[in-house]
Amino acid sequence: MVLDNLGSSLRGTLSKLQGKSRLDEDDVAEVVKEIQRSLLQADVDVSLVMDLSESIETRALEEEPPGGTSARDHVLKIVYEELVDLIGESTELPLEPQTILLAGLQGSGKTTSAAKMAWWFSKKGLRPAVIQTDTFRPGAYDQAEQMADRAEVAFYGDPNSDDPVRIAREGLEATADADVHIVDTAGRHALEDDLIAEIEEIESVVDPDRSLLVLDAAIGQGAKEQARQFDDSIGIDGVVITKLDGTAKGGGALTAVNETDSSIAFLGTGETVQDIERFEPNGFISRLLGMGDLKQLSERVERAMAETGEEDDDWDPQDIMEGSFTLKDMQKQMEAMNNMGPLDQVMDMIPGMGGGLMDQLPDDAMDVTQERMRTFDVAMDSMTDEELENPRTIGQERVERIARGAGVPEESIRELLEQHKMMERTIKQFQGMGDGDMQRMMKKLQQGDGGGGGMGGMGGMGPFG
Ligand SMILES: Nc1nc2c(ncn2[C@@H]2O[C@H](COP(=O)(O)OP(=O)(O)OP(=O)(O)O)[C@@H](O)[C@H]2O)c(=O)[nH]1
Ligand SMILES: [Mg+2]
Repeated sequence: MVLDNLGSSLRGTLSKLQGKSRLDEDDVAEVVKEIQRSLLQADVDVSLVMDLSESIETRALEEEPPGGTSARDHVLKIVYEELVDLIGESTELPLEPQTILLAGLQGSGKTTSAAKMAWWFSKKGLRPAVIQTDTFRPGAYDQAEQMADRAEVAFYGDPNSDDPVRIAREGLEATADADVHIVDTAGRHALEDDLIAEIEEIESVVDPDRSLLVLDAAIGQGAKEQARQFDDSIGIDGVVITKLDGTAKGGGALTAVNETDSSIAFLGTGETVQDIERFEPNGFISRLLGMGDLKQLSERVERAMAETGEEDDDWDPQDIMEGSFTLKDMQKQMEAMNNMGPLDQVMDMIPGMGGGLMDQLPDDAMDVTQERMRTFDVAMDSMTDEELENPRTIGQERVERIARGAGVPEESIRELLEQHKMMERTIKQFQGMGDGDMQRMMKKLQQGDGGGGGMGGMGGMGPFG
């Protein structure tokens, strides 16, 4: 993930402060050096790095840590606040009818992001349409149409036209009953004059409420200049950073945001239309520093549960909290987890689970878990409805039959039943809980173990205010 190094190297440095209640100059100097190194490695602009590290240093030395705060938590809080400040608020994006114009270089992810954003708006209850004006790249029309199709949103384009401005005008008319219009444009290798001229013309016809610049997270120092040129020609209101699921360093994109005085609107985290997140500075930095992101997590859980319920008329996530917890519920829950996206991305959002803890897990830990879930799924497919509804009726004979039918070891069936029992017990504890209990539990989760040991202590830094 973006600036991944910062998270892990900072955690390393901060762990050396464990147990200290006061910071001396050497401690601060070491932390600041580590931050500088990570940011520079991530392609963040030099002068920006210097400004940032200076404020962190001054604050760490001058500000008195509130009573009971460890030196480590004090520094972490300052780093967190300064990073949030550097990145700024997310681009304002009211949920109302509007027109959005996307700009960016070739391959930056405009077409993909257009469909993703349309999908995002449709989940918020709006009726979006994607308008493809790229007449430059062969195949652009088909690609955009397919992606809009996957996002289940309206689409307009004209594969036979070579006039992007006209397509834009006709597209807005043709999709007049949509309320959010997202206009995709052609990219070029570099900022050529004709690209700028073309997008200026499209801009004047479309008259967008917002123009967003799409940047690949892998972009380096060149981002600064590029962002400024787009800003000069059409005015950039916000940035979409794509391909954050890769190994990209991301610093260039952050520099661009800072340079143009704009903000981040969305993050792209994969190739499918669902792989989009609204940018939230607090959650983003929390996750970066291994402190989790409960908001993003609960949004994903809610979405995934609803989706899983939609696919099956006989099943409603609400039933789990009321009736008994059956194997069928467990299978649906596993399905919902799959709908949430790659497990490691989800783990990053759990306070105390991201960053540091992930570094300690073996690389294949997630694969193993996902493999196990697949085995369980196959096993459940070999069960009768009665067995799924009443797992208690599954004795040795049935275990043997199911194992044979599913082609998995009997051991896996027993593990599955064991796992189901554990989950049933947990669910029982949730049942009958009032909202207040739930909130207390979320709070506890957010605070980690509270003992200051391991990542739990970091989790405690969540709710700064
Ligand atoms: N892994 C990953 N791939 C992405 C993401 N966003 C886009 N891509 C991929 O990047 C490639 C380029 O994306 P496009 O959306 O076609 O980029 P574009 O800006 O429209 O490109 P042009 O129209 O040629 O200028 C495609 O293969 C996408 O699947 C992302 O967030 N993560
Ligand atoms: Mg495109």
